[in-house]
Amino acid sequence: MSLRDIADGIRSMEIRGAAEIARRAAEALRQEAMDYKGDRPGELWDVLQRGKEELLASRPTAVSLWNGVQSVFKGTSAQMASEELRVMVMDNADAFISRSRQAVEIIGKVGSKRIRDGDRVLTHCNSKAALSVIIQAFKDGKRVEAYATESRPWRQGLLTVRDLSAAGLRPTMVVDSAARWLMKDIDVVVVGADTICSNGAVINKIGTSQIALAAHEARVPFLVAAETFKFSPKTMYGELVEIEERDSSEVVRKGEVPEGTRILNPVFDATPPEYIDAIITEVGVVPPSAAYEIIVKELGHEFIFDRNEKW
Ligand code: RI2
Repeated sequence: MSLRDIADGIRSMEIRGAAEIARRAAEALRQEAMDYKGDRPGELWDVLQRGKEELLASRPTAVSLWNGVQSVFKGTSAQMASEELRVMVMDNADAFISRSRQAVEIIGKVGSKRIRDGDRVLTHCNSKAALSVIIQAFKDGKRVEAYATESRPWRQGLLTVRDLSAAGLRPTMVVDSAARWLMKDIDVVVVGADTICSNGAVINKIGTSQIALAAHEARVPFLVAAETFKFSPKTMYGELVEIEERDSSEVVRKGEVPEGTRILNPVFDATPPEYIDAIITEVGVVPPSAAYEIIVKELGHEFIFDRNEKW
């Protein structure tokens, strides 16, 4: 697949999932570097920068995409000889892809310990990190009853019940609006994340925050499973997370509603840190208040401000 095809696939959600879009973007840049045949100074750099912009423009919310692309460029510069740049970009991309896969496995092993024998676990959307926790707990011999929300409008819940069934579980699916009704029968909620802000707020699939609210009310632990590259250095610089809004055709078909009806289709929402009991990462289980530390330690963003500069 060309870089353009991958960017298009991410935009159309043929390629989806916060970690997967990051890996595929890294793969696209790797391919671009590998296919480069010229040796004009600066040319490969320009090609890669254009590719990077195109990939970053494909979906705005998940910071995993941004972090993934940044890590591909780690240690590179416009002045590098093309061969050196090519090798570095390819190595960085390989390292990111394998580290990100490993992270999902570690999250499963760490998170599994938070699931007890007989737990009824609710998840939302289709997060490979959250599923890794649920499936690992099941593999560890615990009796796990898994519940999945449908996750309108894309119905990623169908993917989730398929993933759970393939792992040997017998999942139950409910419509999104049943979340509060269901909470009386749930012992723990585990969801994924697209972005975690420096204050510990979690941006995830639309509907996550109302599930968190219902869990909070019912005193059901609410866990987030997320690789460290889902934490956002950009929010440390004060940037707000852009919540993607997609086309209304994903929600209603033509002619289903009267002419002039406004259909909103926000894709993500923000769950405040107060509603989150723990975030399960590949470097351990942390409270949402540790988000700043994760960004500094794991993503290396400690020197964000020039202290001599006037603000
Ligand atoms: P993993 C998805 O976004 C969901 O919001 C899911 O919770 C999140 O990415 C994380 O998924 P979308 O691409 O990286 O379906 O854990 O919009 O697989």
